[in-house]
Amino acid sequence: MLRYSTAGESHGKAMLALVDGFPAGVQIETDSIDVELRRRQGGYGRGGRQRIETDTVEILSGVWHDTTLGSPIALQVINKDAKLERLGDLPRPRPGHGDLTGAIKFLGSIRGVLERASARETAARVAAGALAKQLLKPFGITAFGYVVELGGVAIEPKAGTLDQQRAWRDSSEIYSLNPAQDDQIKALIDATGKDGDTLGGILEVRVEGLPFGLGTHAQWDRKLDGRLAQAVMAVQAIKGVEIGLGFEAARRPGSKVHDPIQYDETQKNSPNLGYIRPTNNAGGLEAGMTNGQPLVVRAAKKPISTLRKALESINLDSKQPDAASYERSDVCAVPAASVILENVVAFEIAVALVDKFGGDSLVEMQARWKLFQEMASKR
Ligand code: EPS
Repeated sequence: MLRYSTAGESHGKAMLALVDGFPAGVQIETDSIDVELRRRQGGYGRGGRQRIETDTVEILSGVWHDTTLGSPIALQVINKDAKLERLGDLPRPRPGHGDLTGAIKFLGSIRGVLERASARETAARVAAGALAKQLLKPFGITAFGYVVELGGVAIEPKAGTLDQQRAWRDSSEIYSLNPAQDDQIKALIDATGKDGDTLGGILEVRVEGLPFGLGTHAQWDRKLDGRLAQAVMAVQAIKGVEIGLGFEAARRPGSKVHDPIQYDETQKNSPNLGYIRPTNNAGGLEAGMTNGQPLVVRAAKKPISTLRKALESINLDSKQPDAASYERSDVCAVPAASVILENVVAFEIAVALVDKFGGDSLVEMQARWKLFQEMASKR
């Protein structure tokens, strides 16, 4: 079973990910992980912290001569702004952060909770996801994340090939597929920041090249849609997850929701085995299993809860009303969240791939994938 967990406080020594059950024989490029870490630090609307950090990964175990061994892989991202021992507590909890709930739950400080609740932790999740992408790559599976809405402004999608869309996204400071809208959205972020406020948005991830049959209908906790929802919902500040049409499916009759099934002989050697769908409202998943179509996951991110124009709160010591504490933060981390989403989704896909094709070594997985494609094409 492939899985990971993370450790680390925002201003502690480092962020860590421990990846267990990663197959042997996968070529690892640390540069590709660093590219994702850099992208996560970027996007318009980030605060001062990102000028301090230059996140890079160090692989501490599980890799020999740039190739995975099948043993646990420990990943480390050093915090340059490591100052936890010098930081004091916060007296007035910020609405929306874990401050009040955590301090009461653990009968302790706000600092002790906020340091771990901080979205800095997503550096470790991105490192683990970017590692998982290197397992997906030999199978031709790609995960691609972008911003579709920010601060209530919908971003008009531009149709194009995956390569074109990647180029648009990488030239956009908002990480959207339509850089022509960047100026409008940057102006909104600037005005919001000047006002001491913050902004949220909606992100989308598309995974292409998936075979049939990742996940299963047979048990609730192995349904891939459920696993994706858990992974995505567990990202800091995510308040909603949709697959395919999502909530919109509830508003339409069945004939306008379900994707007709067609067969195109010329595509029989591709992962979809020739089964094509004129629409993809299911977002690539039916009954918790991949159906050979691109997977489409969307998530709603709430605005950051650290507001310069602080909201009403109370002083935990005096219980008197007072404005919430303010610490340096971002105005908008929606672009960064699209990178996080892309990588946490990639990790879950890798888990499902290992579940279906075995997790000891890449070569065995590839042989089993090929055999499955041959058997399935005769079905
Ligand atoms: C965060 C507060 C800010 C963000 C941080 C998340 O950190 P700091 O208090 O050090 O300025 O920048 O995000 C990151 C450090 C990061 O790398 O994403 C919070 O309270 O959640």
